[in-house]
Amino acid sequence: MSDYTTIIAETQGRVATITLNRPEALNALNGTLVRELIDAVQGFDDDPGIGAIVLTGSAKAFAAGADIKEMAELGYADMYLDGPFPGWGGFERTRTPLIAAVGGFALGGGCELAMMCDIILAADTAKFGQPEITLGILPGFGGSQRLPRAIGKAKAADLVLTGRMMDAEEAERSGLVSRVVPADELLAEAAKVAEAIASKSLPAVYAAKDALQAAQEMPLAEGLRFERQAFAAAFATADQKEGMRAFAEKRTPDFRHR
Ligand code: CO8
Repeated sequence: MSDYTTIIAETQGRVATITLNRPEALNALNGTLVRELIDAVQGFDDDPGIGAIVLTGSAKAFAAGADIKEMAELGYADMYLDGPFPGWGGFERTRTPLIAAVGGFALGGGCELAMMCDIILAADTAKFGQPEITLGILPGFGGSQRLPRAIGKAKAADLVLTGRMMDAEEAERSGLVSRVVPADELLAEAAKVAEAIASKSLPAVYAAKDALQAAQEMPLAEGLRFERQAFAAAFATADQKEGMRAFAEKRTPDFRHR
């Protein structure tokens, strides 16, 4: 982990934190950063000792998008083969909940990266946008699909077609972020959310994340069937017994993640 050059990966108890760290380029996502990010995320995801992952950047930028200078001279085949980002789809297969703690710019691929996370917390300094149109391209990390699902077609079209930014308050009002906090409280708030998730039963958290994901992808009837199965399956875990017994006995559950 310590060999990373563009990210910092740390753990505290059951919470992992990954900090994007290319300050000279406002954390623009280049090939190295994306490779290191996926490696770190997958490593944490494979570790049952980790129950939540916080992804953050600097006070000035979560990430100002894919690295424009790295992409500028690439062609169709380069990009269709995922250009400088082979394997980036691995990020969205993560089962451990991801919390994006966004301060400053989250633009283009940076906004899309935040949207690949389960929860977005924003500092009051955050600015979100899909400015690709100003570069003669369009979103390519899922922005044209996830943004309308997150905030509706009207506002998504406003952002994607004009390239304008929206501030944290507008992002919260639109439903893109779950809460806005003062910039100097962002990391503490993200840690609190992550610890709350990481203290729960890991199988229940995975199943809840799967069900929320299903809601994004499936028609309602199919999603409800998925939930019914997942709900029943939760009763096969020891943690369900522990959680319900602890409630009846008025004590904190001791989840074993089994
Ligand atoms: N790529 C490369 N370098 C960047 C990027 C970027 N996205 N953003 C900022 N930088 C660099 C600047 O070039 C500058 O470097 P230098 O000092 O060497 O000139 C440094 O970071 C600081 O930036 P600024 O001086 O521009 O800082 P400002 O505070 O004046 O402006 C902005 C901040 C408004 C964020 C401005 O930097 C900006 O507009 N950045 C570009 C934002 C953008 O267009 N993002 C979208 C990129 S395209 C994309 O994300 C597509 C993703 C899909 C890929 C799919 C692959 C399969």
